[in-house]
Amino acid sequence: MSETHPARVLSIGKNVAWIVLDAESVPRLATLKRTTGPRSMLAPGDAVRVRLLEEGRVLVESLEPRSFSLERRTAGGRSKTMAANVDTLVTVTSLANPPPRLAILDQLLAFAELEAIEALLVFTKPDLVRGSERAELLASYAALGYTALAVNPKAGDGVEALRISLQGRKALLCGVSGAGKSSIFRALGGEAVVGELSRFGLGRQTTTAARLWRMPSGFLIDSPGIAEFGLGSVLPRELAQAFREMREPGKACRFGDCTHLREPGCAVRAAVEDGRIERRRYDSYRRILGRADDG
Ligand SMILES: Nc1nc2c(ncn2[C@@H]2O[C@H](COP(=O)(O)OP(=O)(O)OP(=O)(O)O)[C@@H](O)[C@H]2O)c(=O)[nH]1
Ligand SMILES: [Mg+2]
Ligand SMILES: [Zn+2]
Repeated sequence: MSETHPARVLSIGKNVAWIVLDAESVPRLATLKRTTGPRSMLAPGDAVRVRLLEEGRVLVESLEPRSFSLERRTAGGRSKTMAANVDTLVTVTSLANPPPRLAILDQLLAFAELEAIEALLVFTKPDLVRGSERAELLASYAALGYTALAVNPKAGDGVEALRISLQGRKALLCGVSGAGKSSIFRALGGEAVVGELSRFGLGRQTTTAARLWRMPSGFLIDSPGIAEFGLGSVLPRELAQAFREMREPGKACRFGDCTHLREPGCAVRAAVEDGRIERRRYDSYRRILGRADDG
């Protein structure tokens, strides 16, 4: 029996996976061992052990435990792993065309908080809005302690700042379709490396399968656009912790188990009233709890 080698999964195709050996830089196409389970079980970012067979064939032998995985509900109602072992969620939000979907951004940020991974905010298409509009939005998230960057991947603005922020990170680009994820992936240099991994790419703009680019340090995953993002069921108390600006005010609510929805003596709602918490963010909190129409 030949020995096995550590490798990283780049992209998943039909019954095959593109992988790169830790000790190499050129991707190889690998077949999946039946016992590793169905191909839907592997995801970009997975650490695997592979066996090198004769005639350059590669076999994925086993899957290493994941430190993190992002699941997504498929059209058929099944759950599919989108990405594995990520430590940073890069939210990509276009300032225009399509207009910013801030409710989805807030969901992604809450998700990152709940999963205890870092979030990095990228706002694309700064060239399509007034400077003041862009500055206001970035400032509102920077005030919460998030790193927020304006990036124009077409013109190259902000790309170097993003590259520096991504150093050593295992990052996933996440956002609605058309936000500019693939443009960023390309501007950073990913496309040149993994472009050939796309089996459906010709003539199509929209990304249909996630793919990973191993950067000089860390990695970056480009993923298909999300239409909706569900956090699943989450308790108000947990969610309130995931909204950074609610943590401090929340300590002063009259009831220790305050949901900040309708209770009297709620210090979070008081903070919304006097402008210490942005109403838009509070609305995102209620929407996630399915209570957007309340009170
Ligand atoms: N004007 C302008 N256009 C941009 C900018 N960033 C991206 N675009 C354009 O926006 C369009 C969509 O960009 P993509 O990178 O394909 O978006 P995506 O997020 O990968 O979309 P999906 O793969 O469908 O999820 C492309 O036509 C890009 O050229 C920007 O900063 N300014
Ligand atoms: Mg794309
Ligand atoms: Zn409260």
